[in-house]
Amino acid sequence: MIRISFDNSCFEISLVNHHLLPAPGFQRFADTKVKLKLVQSMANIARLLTKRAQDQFPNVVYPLQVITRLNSSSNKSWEFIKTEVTGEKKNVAVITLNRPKALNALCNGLMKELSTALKAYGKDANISAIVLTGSEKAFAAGADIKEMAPNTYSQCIQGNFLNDWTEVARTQKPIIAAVNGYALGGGCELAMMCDIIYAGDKAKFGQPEIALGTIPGVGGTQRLTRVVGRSKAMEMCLTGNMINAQEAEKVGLVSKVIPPDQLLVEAVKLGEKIGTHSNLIVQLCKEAVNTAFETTLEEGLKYERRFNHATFSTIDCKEGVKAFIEKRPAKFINE
Ligand code: CO8
Repeated sequence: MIRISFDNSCFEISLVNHHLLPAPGFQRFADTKVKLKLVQSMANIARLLTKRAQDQFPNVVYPLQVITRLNSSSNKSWEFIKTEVTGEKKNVAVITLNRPKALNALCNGLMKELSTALKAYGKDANISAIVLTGSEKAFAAGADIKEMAPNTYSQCIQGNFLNDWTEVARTQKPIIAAVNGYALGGGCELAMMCDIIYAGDKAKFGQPEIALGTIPGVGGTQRLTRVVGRSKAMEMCLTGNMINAQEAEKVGLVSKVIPPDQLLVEAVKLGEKIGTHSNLIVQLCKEAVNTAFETTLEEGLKYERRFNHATFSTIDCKEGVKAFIEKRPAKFINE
């Protein structure tokens, strides 16, 4: 392990698997361009050092891989979230919304941090699934009402208000929402941007925007309607009434209701189970399922068929079939 210090930041390079890990302080560089430049410089240094190491240890043949692995111990500067990598194979990332005094109200700062973490985990080849959770009292009680109070129509239009919220829905890796407590307004919409929702048995879902004189802005009238049907979505959006976890399961909004203290454990287990498969094929499968929400049945079936055909060109499909025939676990390489 080599440690490099640079401008108050410290990076660690592992010569075994050639990972370049940012150590505490990395996130202090608020300007993304500065961060990128820094990472590139560090990557160049890492390559040089790796070359030297390879001369000394010729058996080390893996190519250099640069990752930004974020976790709460190596990254102390998140203000509104916590991150950690967990699971037996360290392949499940957990992002915890951490703004307890405001019941995890989704302010701009929180959404920016969430996007940054999701992008980093999205690029990290070691991560198979991401779990998004909150506190026992609130997954998220909605957009930050106090922050958005001064919004004007022209500012919303010109600043493309809420456009930055959709990183969750753009993430290619599977995301599991583990919802305890309130998931209201933007909080319910955030959960619905995830691929699977597990709920603690005290969870409450709702779209109360109507009581504030506004309407949902990131999927409350669209994703909710597609999931629970028109009548239920209409009732929730027009009254602002909440539904509990059991009802949410009944209408198909959540896939499982779990005792609150077991929720995260079960969500991580689910991520680990997904992580036993080929990340590549999981990604295709996620895209195929999501296509069902975006197109006609005929188009969706065509899409699915083509993806199915494409899997036959992968090494992982050959390996999966071979492993079945040979009665052994498959060893997927995501190729
Ligand atoms: N925004 C900002 N602060 C919040 C929010 C929020 N969404 N929710 C709770 N808080 C704050 C409270 O103000 C309070 O702070 P303080 O102690 O400083 O007064 C603290 O969190 C604790 O809240 P409560 O004391 O209210 O806790 P209770 O246990 O009594 O009640 C509830 C919990 C029922 C969840 C209650 O807090 C509540 O009703 N919250 C608001 C829920 C809501 O309406 N959410 C939807 C927001 S709008 C939205 O998400 C999308 C809008 C997008 C369109 C915008 C178009 C302009």
